[in-house]
Amino acid sequence: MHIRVVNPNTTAAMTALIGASARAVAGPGVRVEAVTSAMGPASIESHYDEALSVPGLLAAIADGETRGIDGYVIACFGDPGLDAARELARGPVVGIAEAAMHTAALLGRGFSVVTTLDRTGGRAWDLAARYTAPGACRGVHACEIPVLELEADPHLADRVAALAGLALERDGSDVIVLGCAGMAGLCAAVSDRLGVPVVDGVSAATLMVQSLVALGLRTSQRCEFAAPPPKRYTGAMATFQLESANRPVSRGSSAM
Ligand code: 2AL
Repeated sequence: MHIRVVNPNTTAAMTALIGASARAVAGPGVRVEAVTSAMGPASIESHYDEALSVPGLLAAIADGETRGIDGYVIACFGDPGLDAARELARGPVVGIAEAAMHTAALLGRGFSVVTTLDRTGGRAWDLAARYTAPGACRGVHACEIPVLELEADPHLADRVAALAGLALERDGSDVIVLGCAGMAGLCAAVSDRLGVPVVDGVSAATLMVQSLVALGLRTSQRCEFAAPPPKRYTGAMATFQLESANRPVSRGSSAM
């Protein structure tokens, strides 16, 4: 089985962290390939960043389709381009917010999200409304550490754990969701400090894709997620034009 984990931002150091978290949980015989988007923002911290991360993400999916990838993880907590990726990929595609929130809902009565910048909170709330029952997400809390400063912060686990502890108290929640791919790897440290389940979307999404592929399940092609109807794409988007309804072909730059 070959799973591609796409980091939709263009920072390779973050992809390395994401790949390590995904590989740490993948089963035997599962090849996890972590790729960095070839175009777009260095980090995704705004709606503008998110919108402009989607072409690179889709190029990485289209490229994966030419290489026989079995399933994909979108490793950014905004789940950028998730629906479009489902239209392109033959196999399952899971976003890390989607995986983390669904997983958290299995583990307790209510979860709190601990994320990077406060301005990303609106998107997290929108995704919680999409993925989980009303009231399941009890709060979204920002540590105000920019995405690209997470890895260098020597006190990251302490800072995230302190904020998560406040979130549990304030929200009356019983599970923590880590709200950024750059926080992958903090689960054990934060969980040990707080004594509650801490969910990282990268590892959760990787195992969900693995499970779906193992079960022989893929995105339904019947209606909404069928391959997009071919049409002319112009200007900077010309390379995203699809060749046929059921055979998307990327002529854009591939991600690696
Ligand atoms: C993210 C993430 O997971 N990757 C990125 O660039 N931005 N999410 C976030 N909440 O900051």
